[in-house]
Amino acid sequence: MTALTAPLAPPQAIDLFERTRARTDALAAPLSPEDTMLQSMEDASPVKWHLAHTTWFFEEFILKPRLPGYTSPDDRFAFLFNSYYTQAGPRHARDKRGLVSRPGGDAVRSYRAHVEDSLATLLNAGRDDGDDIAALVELGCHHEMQHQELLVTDLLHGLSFNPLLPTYKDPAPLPVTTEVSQTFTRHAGGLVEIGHDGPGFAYDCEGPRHKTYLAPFEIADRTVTNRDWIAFMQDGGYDDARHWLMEGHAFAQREGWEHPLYWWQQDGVWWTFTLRGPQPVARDAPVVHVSYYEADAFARWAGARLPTEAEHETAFRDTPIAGNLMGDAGAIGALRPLPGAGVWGDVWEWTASDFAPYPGFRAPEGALGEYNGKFMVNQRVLRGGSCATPRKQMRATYRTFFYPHQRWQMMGLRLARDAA
Ligand code: AVJ
Ligand code: FE
Repeated sequence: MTALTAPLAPPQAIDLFERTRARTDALAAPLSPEDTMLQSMEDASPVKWHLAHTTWFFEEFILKPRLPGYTSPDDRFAFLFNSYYTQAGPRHARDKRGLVSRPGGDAVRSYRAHVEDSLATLLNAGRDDGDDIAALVELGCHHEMQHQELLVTDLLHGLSFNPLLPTYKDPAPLPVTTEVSQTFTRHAGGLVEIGHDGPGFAYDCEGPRHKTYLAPFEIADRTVTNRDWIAFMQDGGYDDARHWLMEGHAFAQREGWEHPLYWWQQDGVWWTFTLRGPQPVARDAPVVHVSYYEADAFARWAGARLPTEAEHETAFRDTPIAGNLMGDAGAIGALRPLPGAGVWGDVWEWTASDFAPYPGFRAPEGALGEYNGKFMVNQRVLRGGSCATPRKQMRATYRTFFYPHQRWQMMGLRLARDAA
């Protein structure tokens, strides 16, 4: 984070801050107060909580330590809106966030405005520590962008429990397409370098940049599609334990998984619930809402495997960042994967890699050192970003991470193979 980041000039920090805050507001604008309170599971938070937590982050890590005389509109907000930073003090239970009806939406909006005004004062003051503050603001904005992604995916999960299947954004079926071929590109491997080394923002866990050895490999030029996934389902893939890790198969059986999250069948047609409402499954769009367990089983069934994160980064590091990502305020984007996917956007791709520290990684001192480092156990890395990832935070070294059973994020996969 700060240690790896070339400082952003203060005027650019103000611009990034304003754009980021505006995008969050735009995402929340179509929602009713009732919508913003939904919490469907512990992993998912209410929209109102996301609005407040991202605001608390700027308050806790920038305004309180840096703006003399700063006062919070309510000192109890720190307890309500601290997510997991033990060094920032005690916090409310994660699974009870949906039971907090007060402060209401108006109070959270004025909390946002209060913090925005105070931060503008600080950034415009032309202080000696301006570069330092700008770097923290940049981190706060990237943090808020991560929460923009969580906001829409948590909302989708919450809305999916409503039998009326409400629509977040204007519904429209995707065009009918014909099968897209899948080709594999060979890479020689050898000693490669991965990880961030600047310039530009990256999270602490993206460094240090380091060398790693890759055997020759092949990686697919597209992600796995719904058409591919239906073939796996029709071949009895979910039930055939030969394809699965034991833990994954046990989990899938216990949960009764027979298809990706949000799918159902109606008169022989597969439907899925999306941020654009209920929609027929688009055959050639990337499959989305599958767990690591399912992705891993699919890959084995297909005679392939998942790529490692080093393979993914090596294969795509020179591919320019463009694709179906979340846009700026006013043009949020499709918010669902589209046929004809490139590497960036659409769906996050499960990799075979553990979310582990790169050689030489040490989490920074203090509460912000808790941002990523303490999550480095039992999670898997995903690469490539999704239709819910803001374009501004996408880069080839970006690693996100989730537990192998989770599937409510925009998660899919791409195949890889060992090369001769
Ligand atoms: C990287 C997406 C797993 O959801 O906790 C949000 C992002 N970090 N606030 C998460 C994050 C701090 C993080 N993931
Ligand atoms: Fe957070």
